[in-house]
Amino acid sequence: MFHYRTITRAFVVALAASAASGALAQTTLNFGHTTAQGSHYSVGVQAFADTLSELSDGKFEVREQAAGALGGERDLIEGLQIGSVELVISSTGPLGNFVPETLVLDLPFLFKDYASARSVLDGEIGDELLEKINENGLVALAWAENGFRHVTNSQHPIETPEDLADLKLRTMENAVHMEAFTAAGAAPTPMAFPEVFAALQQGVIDGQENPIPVITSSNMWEVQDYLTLTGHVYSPGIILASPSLWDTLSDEEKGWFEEAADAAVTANRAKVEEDEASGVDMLREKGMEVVEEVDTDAFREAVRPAYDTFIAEHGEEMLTRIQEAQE
Ligand code: EAX
Repeated sequence: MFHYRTITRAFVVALAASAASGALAQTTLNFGHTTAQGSHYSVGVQAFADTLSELSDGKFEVREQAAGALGGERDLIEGLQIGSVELVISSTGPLGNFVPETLVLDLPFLFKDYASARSVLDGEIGDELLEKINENGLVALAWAENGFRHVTNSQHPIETPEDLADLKLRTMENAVHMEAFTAAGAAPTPMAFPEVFAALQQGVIDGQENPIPVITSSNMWEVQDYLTLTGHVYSPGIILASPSLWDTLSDEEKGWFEEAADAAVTANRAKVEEDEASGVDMLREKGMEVVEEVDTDAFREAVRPAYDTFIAEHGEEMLTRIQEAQE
């Protein structure tokens, strides 16, 4: 009798343990990006993680891989394709190499301001471009935000495009951006973001360009003395998932991921706004000299050849639609 009860008890304990481990069965998903922990992307990843964990009752947990831990943005997109990373938030920098239709978004001075960029990306045009990404072997969950880009450098204040002439300027690995800076007279050096800080520190390059949330979160003041508020191009963010993850999900689960992506975008854009409001003052306090009065028309004129090249290669239709959507 005693023996029997002992066995039963052991059996019940074993059953309870296996039920508990069943409830805890988790899938951990790596979410990669190139900016620092705490950045505008990072708060998006955290909001995504919280929302997904809650909706899935802990089934899906997200592990943030910040600061290029899994490589630059091109590596991350390739990682999605081969299934070595499940989720990514990236600029559109390298995306045009995978989905040429998205290159239009990288044209300088295309978007008037944050409100028009967001309304185009959240509307019909943005949806169409997400669809193009989905047709090219990736899963696009939502447009997020990187921000309007500004130029920093270690040599001298930049007030006009002529001041770019002697600078080795890092650009993203993006044909439209390189074309624009070539036209403006700089010597563009394409490079993945995780290499930029060290390259600036070692003097391999003199300058770079990025939105305020990236400049502040990457301690750029330590290696750059001058910031010019050129706002020369709006840089969208994009939240992507790997097809190999997506194909395993039920429709209900896909809905959770989409909801999590919406929460990420809300948190990400709120952080961009916060950084825009306080970042320039902060950078000045850190010792950067800031040129706020910029001859925008001169910069617009200087990069115009990038439009001709773009139109020759990709046509004018989407470009015109984006311009008209902002009228
Ligand atoms: O997406 O490569 C870049 O300059 C990007 O703006 C940055 O990594 C955030």
